[in-house]
Amino acid sequence: MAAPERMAEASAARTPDRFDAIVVGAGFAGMYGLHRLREMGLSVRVYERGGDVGGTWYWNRYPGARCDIESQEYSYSFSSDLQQDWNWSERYGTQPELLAYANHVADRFDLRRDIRFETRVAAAEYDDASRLWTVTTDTGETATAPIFILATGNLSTPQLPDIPGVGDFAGRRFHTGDWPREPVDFTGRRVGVIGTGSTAIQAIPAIAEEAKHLYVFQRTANFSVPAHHGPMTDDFRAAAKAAYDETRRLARTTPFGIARFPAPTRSTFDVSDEERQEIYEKAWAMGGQALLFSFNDLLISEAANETAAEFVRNKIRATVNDPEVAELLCPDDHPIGTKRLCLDSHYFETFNRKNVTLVDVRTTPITEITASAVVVGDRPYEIDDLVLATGFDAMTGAARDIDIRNGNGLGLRDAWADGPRTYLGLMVAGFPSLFMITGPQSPSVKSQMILSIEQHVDLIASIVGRMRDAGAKAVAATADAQKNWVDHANELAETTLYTKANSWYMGANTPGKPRMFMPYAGGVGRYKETCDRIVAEGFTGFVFEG
Ligand code: NA7
Repeated sequence: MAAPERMAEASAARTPDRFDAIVVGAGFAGMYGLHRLREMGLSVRVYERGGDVGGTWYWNRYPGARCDIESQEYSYSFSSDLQQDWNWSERYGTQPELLAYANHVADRFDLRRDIRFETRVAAAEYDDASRLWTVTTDTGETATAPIFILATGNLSTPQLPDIPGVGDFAGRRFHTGDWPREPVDFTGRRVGVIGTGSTAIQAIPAIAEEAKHLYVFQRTANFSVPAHHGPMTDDFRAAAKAAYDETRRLARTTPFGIARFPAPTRSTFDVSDEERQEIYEKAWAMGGQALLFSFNDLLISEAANETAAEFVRNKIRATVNDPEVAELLCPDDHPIGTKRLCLDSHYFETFNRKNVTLVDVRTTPITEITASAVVVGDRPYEIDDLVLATGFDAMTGAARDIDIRNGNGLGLRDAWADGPRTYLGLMVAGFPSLFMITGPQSPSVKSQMILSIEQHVDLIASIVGRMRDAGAKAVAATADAQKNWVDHANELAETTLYTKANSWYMGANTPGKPRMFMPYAGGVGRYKETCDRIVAEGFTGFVFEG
């Protein structure tokens, strides 16, 4: 049914639809949330602004898009049949394959019948008397439920750069996080890419293959390691499937929720310089995030971190032919790993191509974008296509986009004016029965996301189960529990090097956003133990009402 027809139907009906739970988002979080709650017998309505399931993998269709965690780990574990039946074809899932997987899950568990697509939730208001959330959509629909769940993703609000004239560009303009559904052909075109974060680092080699000329506008150089991407062999796939019970269990005990990367035990200076170099070389050959798991102090000690950082810089110098370009590509303003460590397929080699020019916009910033050019200082770079790989209003952007108000009329935006504050990254004190999946102060983006999504959904399910058992109509986090959790999360972050980078983890990429490290830095294993203990002790820090 088209949106206007739905609006007419909704206003004709006048009374809001009533559900046991309303979920925003049909990415991996919303999909599993729907399935899990439905299995408990709840009636659930999911609203999704996209035209189908997949979330991140629905929107981020830019060339070269793929996951930076290996496929056998980056997948659901809740259904043994699903993980045995599905066959990943590549070591790191491509965007089309991940989207196909999301579609397969939606079909297999018949999820779409409870999802309203192309429908954005505009507002949600809690009523203390009825203990219900009323949700309003941009199609004019309203619905109520005692439980309201944000499965809105951590990187789902694309951000345009605050460059004068960005709206004046007359050629084709794309944001990587809102890429067209149809393939985009860059053959014979002059293309400009603004940004050199993980997205751009994936897209640049792919666009360079097609473009007549590619200008890469770099403000901050980033650390990147080779993915050593390739097909998944039948033997590897069979072994991974046979070992799933053990690897999934192990993953839940590790810092990042990745079985392949248990907590390292050695410190950087426990070994000789030669041995350290060998360890880094092995990690480099293995590819992916392995380098960061070489020693246990790489994200704590600046001196330790510098050994890994310089190892990567030397790899860049050895790869890029022009020494001046190589030096520009060497990151020098943040410790390695404090921004997302990028995984690439021939990124640095791309700058040896004749049709690729690196433009340093740190020394001389972009002054404006005109109808046909990106102007750096006073030099215009004429282009046909502009690709903005400029990132997201991360972690809080999607929640802040919805006008969420509690029973006193207080907005979540106002409650978070000085930065997000949550209990376990799951609930916000003063906002009863509002849950967020992988919210700030939970491991979220510092973990294998699907594992963290499953852990949060399962936790929500146990809280909802407890509500049912106790005959409670609402659940809330206490202000004390939230304060203690935020203090704990902040203290942990301060012991790491994460706070030294101007990263989106710190909110530093979004003008006006308070500076704080938003994910939980204590690791997946420790976080899960804490949550399990809280449940075992009778849901400490939660109050069941009514
Ligand atoms: P990121 O990591 O936030 O990168 C955005 C890039 O855009 C980064 O290089 C920025 O430079 C650059 N940028 C943003 N605004 C400007 C302006 N005004 N001028 C020049 N350059 C600019 O986003 P990604 O999409 O790459 O990655 C996000 C996450 O998605 C990633 O970490 C993975 O977890 C998946 P800056 O560093 O701010 O100088």
